Formats: sequence, C-alpha cells, structure tokens
Amino acid sequence: MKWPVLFCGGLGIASALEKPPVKKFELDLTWSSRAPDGVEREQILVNGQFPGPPLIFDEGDDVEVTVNNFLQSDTTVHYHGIEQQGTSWSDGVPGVSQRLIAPGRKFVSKFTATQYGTHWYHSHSRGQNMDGLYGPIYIRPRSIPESLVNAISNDSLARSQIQKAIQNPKLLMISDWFHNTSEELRDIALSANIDTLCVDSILINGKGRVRCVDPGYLSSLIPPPLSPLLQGQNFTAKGCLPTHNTYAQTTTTHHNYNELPPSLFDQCNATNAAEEEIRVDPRDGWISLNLIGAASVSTLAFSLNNHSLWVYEVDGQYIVPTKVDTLTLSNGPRYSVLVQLNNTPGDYRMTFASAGFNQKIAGYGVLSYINGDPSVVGTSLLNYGGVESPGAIPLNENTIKPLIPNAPAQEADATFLLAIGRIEKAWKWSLNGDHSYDLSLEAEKPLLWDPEPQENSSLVITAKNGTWVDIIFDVTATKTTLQPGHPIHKHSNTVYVIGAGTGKFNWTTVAEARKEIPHLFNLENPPIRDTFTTLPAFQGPSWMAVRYHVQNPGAFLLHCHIDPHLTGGMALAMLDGIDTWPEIPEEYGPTGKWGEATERK
Ligand SMILES: *[C@@H]1O[C@H](CO)[C@@H](O)[C@H](O)[C@H]1NC(C)=O
Ligand SMILES: *[C@@H]1O[C@H](CO)[C@@H](O)[C@H](O)[C@H]1NC(C)=O
Ligand SMILES: *[C@@H]1O[C@H](CO)[C@@H](O)[C@H](O)[C@H]1NC(C)=O
Ligand SMILES: *[C@@H]1O[C@H](CO)[C@@H](O)[C@H](O)[C@H]1NC(C)=O
Ligand SMILES: *[C@@H]1O[C@H](CO)[C@@H](O)[C@H](O)[C@H]1NC(C)=O
Ligand SMILES: *[C@@H]1O[C@H](CO)[C@@H](O)[C@H](O)[C@H]1NC(C)=O
Ligand SMILES: *[C@@H]1O[C@H](CO)[C@@H](O)[C@H](O)[C@H]1NC(C)=O
Ligand SMILES: *[C@@H]1O[C@H](CO)[C@@H](O)[C@H](O)[C@H]1NC(C)=O
Ligand SMILES: [Cu+2]
Repeated sequence: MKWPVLFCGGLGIASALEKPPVKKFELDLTWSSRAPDGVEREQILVNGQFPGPPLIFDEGDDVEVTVNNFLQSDTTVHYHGIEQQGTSWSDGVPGVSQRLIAPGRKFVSKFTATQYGTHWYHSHSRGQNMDGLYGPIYIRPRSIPESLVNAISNDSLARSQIQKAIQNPKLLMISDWFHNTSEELRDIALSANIDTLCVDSILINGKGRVRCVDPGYLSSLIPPPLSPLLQGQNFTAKGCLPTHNTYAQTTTTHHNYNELPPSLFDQCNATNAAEEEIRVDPRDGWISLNLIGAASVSTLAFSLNNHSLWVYEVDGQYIVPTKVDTLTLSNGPRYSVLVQLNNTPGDYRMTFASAGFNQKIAGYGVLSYINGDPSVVGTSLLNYGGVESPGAIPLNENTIKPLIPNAPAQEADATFLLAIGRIEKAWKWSLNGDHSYDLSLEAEKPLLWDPEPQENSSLVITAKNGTWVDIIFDVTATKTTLQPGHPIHKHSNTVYVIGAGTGKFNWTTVAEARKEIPHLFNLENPPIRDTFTTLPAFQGPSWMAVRYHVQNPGAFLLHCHIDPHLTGGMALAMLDGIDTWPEIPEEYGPTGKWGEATERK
C-alpha cells in the first residue's frame, strides 16, 4: 500500500507546481444598434461584438469570467455544458445559484474547465438570448484518444491533420433572429395570447439574411402524414404556421389577434445582407466544424454541399465517430464534425433549414476553399424545408455511442414523472404539468443559499447525493393539440438518455416499463447529453426517460431551451445532494459582493 500512496503524493505535488495561473476573461455587455440580417434593431453586444468572443480554455484550467453589466436591465450569464463541479455558485442562474446582476454591477464566475470540447455561454435572464447575449466556449483537450482518430483514418498524414483540426476548430454559432426585442416579444405573447415561434432569419456566427419563399411551395414540402397539421392553410409569407392554426396555438383560450403586429407572422421583406464565409486551406486536409445550437426557437437540419460529416463530439463528449450527410441541431446542443477537404476547390454551401413544425425557414453560409473556383458550389442534400434528398444519411441521435463505453446504474433510486405541456395560455408552459416557473422567481433569494423551505414546492426536484435519478417526460397531447420537440437542458452534470417512444407512458418507473417494452430502452451505452429533445407530439402523446447520477451538490435548473417556452415557465429547479449541501464561499453568499459597481474602461 505504501508505494502507490507515495507515488500519488509525488504526482500531486508536481501537478500543483505546474498548475498554470488562473485565466481571466472580461465580458462587457452593452445595448446597441446593429443589423445582423440587414434590418436594424437594438441588441446586446459582448465586448462590442455579436456573437460574443469565444472563450478558449485548456482542459484543467482554472478560469475567472467577469461579467460587466452595462445594460439598462438585470442579467446573468450561464456557461452551458460546464458542470461546475464544486462551484455551483458560478452557474449563472438568477434565483437559483445567484442574484441578478443589476445595471452598472459586475459578477465574477470562477470554475475549473474540467470538460474538453465545445460549449457556450449565454444569458439566463428572461428572454435575453433573443437579444444576442451568447458566445462560444472551446476547451482544448489535454489529449485526443487514439481510438477516435483510428475510427476515421489509418493514414499517418490524415491522422496528424485530424488531430490538428480538433485542436483548432472552426466554431460555428448557429442562431435565429427576431426583429422585435425579447421584451417586445413577451408583451406581444401575453397581450395576444400567442406562442411567438416565428423568427425573421437564421444566423451563422451572427450573419444571415431575410429570405421570403412562396408559401404554396413551402406547403408542398410537408410530408403527407403531417399535412393535416396545416388545416388546409399555407404557411405565412415568413414560412410560419398561421396564427389561426389551432394545433400550434391551442383552442382552449381566446387570442387577441389585433395585438399582433403583421410583421411577426405574416409580412416578409427580403434583405441581401452578407452571409458567413468560412475560409479553408485544402492543404490542411481536414477541418473540424463545431456547431453550437444557439437558436432560440428553430430546430435546424444541417448539410454541407458535397462533403460527408464525421460526427465525433456531441455536447462536449467524444462519441464513436459516425459518418453522415446531415444532422439536426436543436436549441442548446453542440455537434462537432470532421470534414475532409478533398473536393474540387470551390465555394460549397452550408445549409441550416428548419425541420420544426412551427416554421419553414433556412439560412446559408459558404465553406470557401482558398484559391478555389467560386462557380463550383456543389449540390445540397437538404431542401429549403429541411427535408433530405433520397439516399442521404441523417445522424440518428438515439444511436450516438460514447467513445469510451459508459453505462448508467441499471436501477434508479428515485423517479420523477413529469407530465409536460401548456397550462391555461398559448404562451404558458409547464415542465411538471401543473405549475409554471414564473419569471418573477429570478428576483428571489437564490435557492443555493437556503434550500430547506423549498421542499414542498412542486417546482423543485430534490435528490440525495450519490443517488441515481430518473426523470420521465410524459409529453401530453390529444388529437387536437400539438407539442413541438422540447430541447430540455439539465444544468451541471450530463444525463444518460435511456429511452423514448410514442404513446402514453403508462407506468410509474422505468423498471416497470422495461418489463413490457424492453426494446425501447438502452442501459448499456446510451447517448450522454446535457441537452436532449423530447419527441414531438402530434395527434398523440410521447415520452422520454433520462437517468443521471447526483454527484455535484447544489441548486441547478432543468428547462426547455426554446426561449419563449423558458420565459413561458417551462422549468424546474433541482436541489442535487440536499443531504451534503456545499458551504457557500462568502463572496457568493447573502453577504457577497452583490452591489459591487463596475466601470467602463
Ligand atoms: C485502423 O486500424 C485499426 C487497427 O487495425 C482498425 O481497427 C480500424 O478499423 C482502422 N481504421 C480505419 C478507418 O480503417
Ligand atoms: C415589433 O416589431 C415591429 C416591426 O419592427 C413593430 O412594428 C412593432 O411595434 C414591434 N412590437 C412591439 C411590441 O414593439
Ligand atoms: C396555397 O398555395 C398554393 C400555391 O401558391 C395555392 O394554389 C393555394 O391556393 C394556396 N392555398 C391556400 C389555402 O391559400
Ligand atoms: C414589408 O412587406 C409588407 C408586405 O408583405 C409591406 O406591407 C410592408 O410595408 C413592408 N415593410 C417594409 C418595412 O418594407
Ligand atoms: C456534388 O455532388 C453531386 C451529386 O450529389 C454531383 O453531381 C456533383 O458533380 C458534385 N459536385 C462537385 C463539385 O463535387
Ligand atoms: C412539507 O410538507 C410536510 C407534509 O405536509 C410538512 O410536514 C412539512 O412541514 C412541510 N415543510 C415545509 C418546509 O413547509
Ligand atoms: C456526492 O456524490 C459523489 C458521487 O457519489 C461523490 O463523488 C461526492 O464526493 C459526494 N459529495 C459529497 C459532498 O459528499
Ligand atoms: C397506454 O395505455 C393505453 C390505454 O390502454 C394504450 O392505448 C397505449 O397504447 C398504452 N401506451 C403504451 C406506450 O403502451
Ligand atoms: Cu419547449
């Protein structure tokens, strides 16, 4: 026993000595006028940029990010995909892990970059994501597993090119854009009683243009089984389901259509703004495109003309590399793909086309080979409606396998069954079927400081440390209601997506369900995610089961990442490890530096 102990001790000292200094970053938030898609509006800039600058860390770095709030409104910043092991106070959720950062104030998040790969930061206050408060995070891996590269190539040149590509990826922040500010949208949603899922454009790294397409053509792209959804109507000029569509907007409550500006669903005015161009050097052999799903509303199918995509990293974890032609990016997830630059040098189009029910809209960019022939553009395997050409191979996210085999516990210690859906209003959503997580909770005392009194709230899930918890989402629907897929994001550590299906979940636990429908579960090597999308429910319910290990005591959030659904209340707080609650450092507790002013440099 003596030797191993000494050996470990020695290593500990060595790595303590080598520990690099804390890496510090500042994010200055300002409100300013810009025209990302050719239409001017006021929006949030980070360090004068949109999207915000990438935060690049090395795996294992201790980092400090200071948010300086020069906006007129309160804010917080969340680090999406960062588990915050032992630093739950840096997670950035107001009313859960911290106080709101008032205008003119600052907040310093401190955490360790334990997880390699692609993540992102974004606002966690109200609907501010829709005003542009987001940017990429990339954590360079300490080492790239041999098995990852082996699965793609055994050629020594290609292998070194792939390694280099992974270390220096092209970060692609994919988002959607509204011409109304998030607060204008909220006012419209509440006064008209409408779910405002109709955007103006799709942006790649903050660039795009407004496109207007014939509504009749769009209707023709709908697969026949879904045609009842249109209720005999066409899409609007913006490609949206009309506001009178009862599937999309419910029949249960009254809508005040006269409160809707015609620009929100109906009028389309095309622009010719610049689109993103990614310049690549074919001598590099391979590149990595790391896609970050920062859209607020749209679920986007992706393809790159005439290039296959080797998907190798999902939500910041390596997977068994899978060669596909298309993949679908919802709100929150990250997919990194390796692309071989072995085509005729040209300007190949990247397509991001909405695959959701709510709207048919697409955004484009170009992958431009240096010294290529710009007339060589290739052919897309996706149409404007997000439908693949026959023979194209889409990524099936249910079959993603972690690169290093990793199984969850075979039995759960606790189960939460959540019947998710709308309550009362078209814009009002619930993650537990009976209560909305109201925006006013953002201003409450953070749960992290004092978790006890919340025990009986139906908006809080409580779990003991070290246990395995199942969350089963029962997506309610009837013949006349519709729920889109909800991209659910769990803060802190990841979940195993262990099962999904259509129909009502008739059981109370996964163990019971597995006896009757074992083929719908995978407890061997299921996908590991921080954001996972429930199946859309159209003319009938669906369900999804995830399992996670409670291992990071603290207060976190579980919520839909469609921004109008989050502001509509589709969230629950989680008190992980209630029995081993952490001691809160003074600066993050009730007597912390909540009033500290910041000054413009
Ligand atoms: C590379 O070699 C390994 C070991 O022989 C093999 O398992 C793997 O399939 C090969 N990869 C490719 C892409 O051919
Ligand atoms: C939303 O934007 C449209 C078009 O710019 C404008 O007419 C409308 O007044 C805005 N809505 C609100 C509530 O400000
Ligand atoms: C839908 O569009 C097609 C083609 O433009 C047109 O022929 C048809 O009348 C439209 N249907 C409705 C309900 O407006
Ligand atoms: C946008 O287009 C609509 C018709 O679809 C038109 O009525 C409106 O004036 C246009 N708005 C602008 C700002 O050009
Ligand atoms: C792109 O692929 C299409 C088939 O999908 C093929 O006809 C075309 O020649 C290809 N173009 C290039 C530049 O490789
Ligand atoms: C929670 O509910 C239980 C049972 O109704 C009750 O005994 C307990 O006092 C409540 N706890 C709090 C903090 O309200
Ligand atoms: C919480 O549980 C995890 C996993 O079992 C364990 O590694 C960790 O040490 C526990 N934390 C505390 C504070 O007990
Ligand atoms: C649940 O029970 C209902 C009524 O018996 C049945 O129609 C449905 O198919 C069941 N769902 C599943 C997933 O088995
Ligand atoms: Cu949702």
